[in-house]
Amino acid sequence: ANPLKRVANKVTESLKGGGDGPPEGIPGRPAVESPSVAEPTEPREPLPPKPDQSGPDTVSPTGQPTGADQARMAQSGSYLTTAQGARLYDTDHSLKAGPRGPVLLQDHHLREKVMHFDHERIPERVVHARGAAAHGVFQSYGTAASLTKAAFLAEDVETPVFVRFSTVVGSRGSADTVRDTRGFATKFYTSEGVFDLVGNNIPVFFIQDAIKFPDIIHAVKPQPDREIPQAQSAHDTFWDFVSLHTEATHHTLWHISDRGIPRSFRMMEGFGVHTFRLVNAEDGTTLVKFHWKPRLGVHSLVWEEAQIINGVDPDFHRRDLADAIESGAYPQWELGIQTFPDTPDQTFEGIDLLDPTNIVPEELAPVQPVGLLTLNRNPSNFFAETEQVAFHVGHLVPGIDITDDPLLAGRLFSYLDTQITRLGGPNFPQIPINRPHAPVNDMLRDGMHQTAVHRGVAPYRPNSVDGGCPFTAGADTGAYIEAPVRVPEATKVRAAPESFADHFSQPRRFWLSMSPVEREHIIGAYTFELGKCYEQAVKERALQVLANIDPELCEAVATGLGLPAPKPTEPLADVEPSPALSQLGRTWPADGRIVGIVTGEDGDVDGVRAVREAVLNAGMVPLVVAPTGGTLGSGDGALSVQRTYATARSVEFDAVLLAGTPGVGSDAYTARDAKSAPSPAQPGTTDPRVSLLVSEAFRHGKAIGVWAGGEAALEAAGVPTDAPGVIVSDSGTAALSRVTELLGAHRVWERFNTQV
Ligand code: HDE
Repeated sequence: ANPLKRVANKVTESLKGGGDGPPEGIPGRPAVESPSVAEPTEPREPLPPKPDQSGPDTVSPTGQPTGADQARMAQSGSYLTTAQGARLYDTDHSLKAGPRGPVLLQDHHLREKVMHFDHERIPERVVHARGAAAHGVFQSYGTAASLTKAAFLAEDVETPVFVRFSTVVGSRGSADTVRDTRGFATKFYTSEGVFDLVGNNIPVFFIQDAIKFPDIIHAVKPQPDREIPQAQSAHDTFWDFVSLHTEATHHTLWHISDRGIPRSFRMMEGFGVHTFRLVNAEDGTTLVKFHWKPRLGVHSLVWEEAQIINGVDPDFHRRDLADAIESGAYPQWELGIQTFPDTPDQTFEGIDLLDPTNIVPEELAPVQPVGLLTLNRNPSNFFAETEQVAFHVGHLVPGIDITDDPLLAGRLFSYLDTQITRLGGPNFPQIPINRPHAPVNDMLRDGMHQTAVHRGVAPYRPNSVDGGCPFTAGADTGAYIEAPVRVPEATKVRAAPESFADHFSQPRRFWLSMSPVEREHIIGAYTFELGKCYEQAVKERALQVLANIDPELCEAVATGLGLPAPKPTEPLADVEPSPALSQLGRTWPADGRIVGIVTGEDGDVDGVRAVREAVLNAGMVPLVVAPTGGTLGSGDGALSVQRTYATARSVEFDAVLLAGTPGVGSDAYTARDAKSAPSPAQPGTTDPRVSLLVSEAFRHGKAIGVWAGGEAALEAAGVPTDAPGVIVSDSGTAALSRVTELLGAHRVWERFNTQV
């Protein structure tokens, strides 16, 4: 007989006890009711979820029912205490030997307060440091249920989620609307454990192998000598690297396109980038790519707007997300999948599915919706939630597996590893925002910041003292079982497959799929970025890359740089455009858009009131702009002013309405308000701040509606009344209805001159 089993039986016998006194050898211990387990072979009932495994109980300060006021207060108790709970009578003065005397070392309150402050910061994320997040819910349609056994994708399952959006390059305090890739990371708190979909708003990546990640990030981050530029790709080291390393071409082109400057997190697509593998109940596998499709469509800023916002409101995207949620305009995305047969070669229509610089055009593999994400609650505490959330591509649930994409392999290591430095040890899954909502029954113990008080003496397996618990699960009891994929016999090499060598056909497809105005933006962006480089060799090499994408693109950028355009060094790929890649040409809902209603001292208050109501009824946000703060009109009908001529800037608005004679004769303007050094307004002329607002809105392709004399402001801004997207109407509501239609296309694209 097995000697270990004999020992186990003996221990089990002594545990049985029967409740008639302490086990032998432990005198004085009270009797413990022991489970009557004959032999440690049967799993017990699964543990119920512990209350502390649910997400943090946070509520939005606005619009939430009970307890909202309580939640918005930093402290709910009446008396200030030390961290140990002792009440304090003074927290403003150090303990001194007399009011002018030296501070005493015995001041324990001073020491505790300053010590804690000294350690308030943690290291920022090495990439994606700046972000904003929200809570929400994912509602599955069940359309993927035949492909995956993942419980959260079964029909009609609601799963709580936490989503963090981010820029990649900038520091935690950098501006939101820089040109960059955006992170789109979703934590699904499913009944089977946490599933993280850690994606970006660009479906491809700069590199094909994780071992290059430090190189690309070192190249794009501020240069190490002076630590400039912050949150910018427009510098030599970035263009040096991507021009030498041509597998970055596809991602760089997306980054340079309008996708690099989203209008809002709410108006971005998200992509899982890698190909994943779904596993169904019959162990059938399917390769998939994940897509998030925003309900409001995919929209971008224009470059000048993005630059102005970085100064005027560096928190633009963060604010936009929080405001939308607080106002009840909950952002939504459909999760979709492109599916491919799980063939041994892992390709689809000749496209290598393991190469993360490739997309599969939606025309070849349509995106099939599998569920709806709604963000409906702002975090209550940025640090506790947004900063401490830890995503990891290896947080997987049964039914979702990985593939052999070499970029994904490196990520599987990195996301755990980085938290050790960032969150100070291995216990970050215990931080409230990271806690699974599924029961956790692990045998991980101790370590820095351990907050659990684990009971028992047997955090090991096999054991008998805990009745053999915990047992391992099987396929029919919800275990995560890796898909038994065959690995081809091979020789160890440091090398990439042949198919990874095509660096230009996919970028060419992207370029050919763009509308003329999107191409103009791409040309403008390359010209700007390369124009910021100092090294001639870098610019020339970058132009060579462009020549291999498209000679017309190369020619236009070369002209802007004042350099000769090189010829392609390889034949141009013969590829079909993918119309789904263009952001133009469709109509989208206008709700959640911001409409500025600009009026003057003698403004049409009734008209403004009516149009404000109409904007609200259309699900949009009206912001009334007047010469000074306070109200327009008086008495019951008085209207609050949200922005003044001093605080308003065109970039905040998706469309502008001019009511009455905004700014005409306004004497509110003085030199101290100058935004672009115009001369102070003369009586009877338009306030320069209004002219600036109107001319910028016009230049940025925004719809402009005027009524009741608003034409004067158009004239002052040099905007023709018959220009495309300029609506002169009898009433504000009539102007608004045309403006709302125009918002469906996002911008008045006819205003942009195009030559390509
Ligand atoms: Fe990440 N990435 N990444 N990344 N990534 C991180 O993890 C990394 C890559 C992405 O809001 C880090 O917790 C490597 C692709 C997002 O908290 C780090 C490689 C995609 C976020 C890391 C990649 C992403 C990160 C830094 C190359 C899109 C922010 C802090 C193999 C599919 C998550 C952290 C958040 C964050 C490593 C490439 C998306 C260092 C090694 C491809 C959205 O672990």
